[in-house]
Amino acid sequence: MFKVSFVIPYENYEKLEKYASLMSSLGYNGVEIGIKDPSLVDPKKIKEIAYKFNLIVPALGTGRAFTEDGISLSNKEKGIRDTAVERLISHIELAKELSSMVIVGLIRGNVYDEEGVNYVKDLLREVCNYGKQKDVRILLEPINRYEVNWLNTIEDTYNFIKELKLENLGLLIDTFHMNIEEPSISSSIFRFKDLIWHVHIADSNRLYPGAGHIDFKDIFRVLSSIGYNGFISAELINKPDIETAITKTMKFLNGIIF
Ligand code: LER
Ligand code: MN
Repeated sequence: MFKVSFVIPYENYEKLEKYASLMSSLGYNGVEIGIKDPSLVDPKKIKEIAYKFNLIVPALGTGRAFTEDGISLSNKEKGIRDTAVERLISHIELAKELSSMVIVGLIRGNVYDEEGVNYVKDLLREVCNYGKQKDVRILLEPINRYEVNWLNTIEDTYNFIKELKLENLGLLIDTFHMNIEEPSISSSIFRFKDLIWHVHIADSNRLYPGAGHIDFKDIFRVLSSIGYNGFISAELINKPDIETAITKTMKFLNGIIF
């Protein structure tokens, strides 16, 4: 069966500990962490919190470097591309400590020409090779067209990964994006199953599952049928508040998958 985690946008150790404690009491198996700049956190401290509550850290999110600091792998300015690589390298260092995967979602940035695509290809090769030396896997996430202008579908992202031929680069699929971009969510999961290493869930309105109209039963059925045994990680707009989102997510999942 699947393991369940919840994405916490990291603010400080105290809040992380508070949410980890709630998650552990509800039966979560993992805590995924979105960190703007991992060089500012102490890996030992994060590890200590995760261990204390018996939670795995399946993946680290990197998108805040793009949304909050405008940093991306495709940026026209070399200095900004270098900073994006530095951020990803420090995520890999933290991921090595926590046995996590590192997500490349929005940090790839928008592309407007072939040059932009080539920057991302070259820098992803560099980042994945670094990850390989550290035994860390990298996840490329198809993201809907309203947030980034390329690699919106699973098919495009799958083909991009196959073209790069990097053995530690796989897919992170996200139900919120799939609901916007995929012709059929279940057919796409089935077609591209060999590279699906991680799953984000959110309902059609990006709130906790059950708050919108995505057919999660159908999605879990197809994930089961392909033998997916990784994490189902809720990445939400945490409204009305994060504690409610954490609680409602587990309540919904308990009702349909356990
Ligand atoms: C990141 O995992 C994601 O799904 C984006 O929508 C960033 O918010
Ligand atoms: Mn996501």
